[in-house]
Amino acid sequence: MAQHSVWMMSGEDDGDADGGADTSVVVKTRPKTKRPPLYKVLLLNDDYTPMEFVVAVLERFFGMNHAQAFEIMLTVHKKGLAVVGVFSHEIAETKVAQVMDFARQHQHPLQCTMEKE
Ligand code: TYC
Repeated sequence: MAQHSVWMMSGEDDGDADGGADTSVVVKTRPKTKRPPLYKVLLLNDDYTPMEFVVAVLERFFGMNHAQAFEIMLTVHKKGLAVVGVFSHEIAETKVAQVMDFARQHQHPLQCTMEKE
């Protein structure tokens, strides 16, 4: 069958809603990204772990200076627990394991846990 095409005169309406301007719309798709969940690392009080050991833990594993570490240790001592950092799941897990290992090596009952923020 023969092909027929029809050319419009300039200014004619081609029916595409842009009045013959032949504009186009660029549609951007937004890739669905989700931020990974964060986890609080908690230090728990007990009656036996020496205060200076807790201070040393906070300096060694959480990068606190002595004054910060002492303050957080006292918060745990008075309130029963404190958040000592917020991390990705993997980092939080590592911090908890490091603290628990270090406490066990020194035979202190210090407990460290993590929970989803
Ligand atoms: N309560 C302990 C004491 O009086 C000190 C302590 C502080 C222990 C913080 C654990 O996470 C802790 N020796």
